[in-house]
Amino acid sequence: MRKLNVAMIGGGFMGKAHSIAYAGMPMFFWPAPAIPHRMTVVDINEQMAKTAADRYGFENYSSDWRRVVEDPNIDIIDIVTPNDSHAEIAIAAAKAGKHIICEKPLARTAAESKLMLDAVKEAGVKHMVAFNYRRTPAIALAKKYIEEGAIGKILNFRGTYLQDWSADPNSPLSWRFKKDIAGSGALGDIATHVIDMARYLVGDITEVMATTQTWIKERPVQSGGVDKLGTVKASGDVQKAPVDVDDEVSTFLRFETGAVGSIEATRNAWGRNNFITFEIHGETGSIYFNYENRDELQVCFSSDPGDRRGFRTVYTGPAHPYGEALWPIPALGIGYTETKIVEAHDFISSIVNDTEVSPNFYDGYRIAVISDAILESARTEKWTKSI
Ligand code: SOE
Repeated sequence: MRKLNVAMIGGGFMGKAHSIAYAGMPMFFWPAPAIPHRMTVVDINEQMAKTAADRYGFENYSSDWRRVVEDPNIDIIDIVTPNDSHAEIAIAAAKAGKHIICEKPLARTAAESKLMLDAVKEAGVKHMVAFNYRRTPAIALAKKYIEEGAIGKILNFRGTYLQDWSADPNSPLSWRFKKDIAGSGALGDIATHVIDMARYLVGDITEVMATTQTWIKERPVQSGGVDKLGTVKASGDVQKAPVDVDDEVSTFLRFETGAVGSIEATRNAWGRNNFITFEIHGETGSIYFNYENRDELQVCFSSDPGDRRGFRTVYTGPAHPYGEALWPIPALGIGYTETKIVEAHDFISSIVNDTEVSPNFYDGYRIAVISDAILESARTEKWTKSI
């Protein structure tokens, strides 16, 4: 069976998720399109690179991503670093002829994302941006129902992404609160996942009307480079530094199809954890999804008899998208790992079969254009074109 050598740049939280996906992919998808071989892991800190290699099962490690990107033995560059390094690494990898999977958001701005898109197009390599949630079987099932016309023409998409890991003012100033590294706050970090879903399920977004807030204006400076996502709180008299990104974003949307909608995202919503929801209303039915109950898709069809009408639950399983490859019984439990495994499978299939995969750098670029428009609209307090 063909083997593709992977070099992963970055060894943090996302590195863990991608490594599990490479290891697990052939166990779910057999025969696998190719075996992803965990060859090299890179971290600028040599000791952390070594630990990542031991922990995540890579053959070797390095602290020099430039050398690794040039290594002729590597087929795939997997970018799981903070947002400010995505463009530089991806452009170098494309020039070296490597296929690239890059964590989301693609980059800090649309301009940076465009350079990445141009580079992969010019090099003719395969490219994917890791908006993994759309590979949750229930979300792919929503897409199938929509394509089959089960809810008719879509009128409205209402999406949310709510978390609470940064609601405490003592949770540290990670790179996710710094504009020069992250590009934006809740917008780039989590709202972009819902923008991806909205484009996937409804169509492209042509105009936005947004507002953003920064609730907590300064946070304790974080010691060490490790991003603990609020689990480690500062106490006592600590040094603080300003937050220069949005904590919360709300936007109305207009779609190219004529549908309308809204997205809200915040990491300051106490009690909400990975509360990714959407409710879609069509002319002949509705669909509701909540990632906190990710085996379930709630549906209501206007063709149901009047005395039985209401939302009912479909539990995803073998009869549904990716179901045959995953678990044999509905509701056995789909998780974050499964979405990453399906993502790895679809990316590797696109390389082996020379097909396009989505979301790719074009989608990442479009999401960056929409994100820039959201920030512009929040600044000007006006409807702003995003196409
Ligand atoms: C933090 O908000 C975070 O890790 C995001 O960066 C991820 O994209 C999301 O999947 C989980 O939460």
